[in-house]
Amino acid sequence: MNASIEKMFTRGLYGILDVGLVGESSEAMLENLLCSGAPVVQLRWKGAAAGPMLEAARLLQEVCRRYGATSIVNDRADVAAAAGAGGVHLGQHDLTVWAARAVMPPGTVIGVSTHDLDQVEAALSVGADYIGFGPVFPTTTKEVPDPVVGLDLLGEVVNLVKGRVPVVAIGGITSANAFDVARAGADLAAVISDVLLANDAAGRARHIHEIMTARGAGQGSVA
Ligand code: 3NM
Repeated sequence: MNASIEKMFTRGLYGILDVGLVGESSEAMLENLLCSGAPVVQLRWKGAAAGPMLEAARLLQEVCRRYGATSIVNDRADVAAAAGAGGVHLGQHDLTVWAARAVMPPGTVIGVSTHDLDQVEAALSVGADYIGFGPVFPTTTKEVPDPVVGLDLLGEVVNLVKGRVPVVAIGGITSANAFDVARAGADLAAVISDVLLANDAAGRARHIHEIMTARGAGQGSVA
């Protein structure tokens, strides 16, 4: 694995600040996510205009920098680049990795959402720096989710990737199933509703981060 990616994407919680979900409390929620020790936080704001999104991405970048975390902007490479973010996350219908690289400065990270083994192979072949894989469990957060992939397929993806890039599991992950996600070998767990809608979001984020980083949670280390 590329050493700088490995350093940025240490195991743990991949926080997602979904502005559509948390609205005005976004700034406080960002602190909640970062206090957990999450090494990465993504800004997700479906349907936002570029101007407000850029403002939010600049704030994300500034606060992540203070915590030593990597900031990722969902979907929009132009916004990520203009905000000086650490990277961009691309869906299957967003810019290609190649096109995003043309916009993003050297050293920034490009991640790709994948939902089956073919998409994982394709993302690896075009040089994605990490892959998102899901939905591992049913989710109500995404308007039109792809079919649930499950823990077994997640394990297959981990084997296919063979440590070349970090694997970020997503979709329906909660504090109740995060250990299984870690045991399947995912490096990070991306979580939206279970953290953002919790009464104690900071505590929930920390709990999931601790589960993902616990000794014995990683693949092969549990009997
Ligand atoms: N992407 P929650 S699932 C944004 O499968 C997103 O790529 C997915 O939200 C994918 O943690 C998902 O609330 C929603 O289930 C994740």
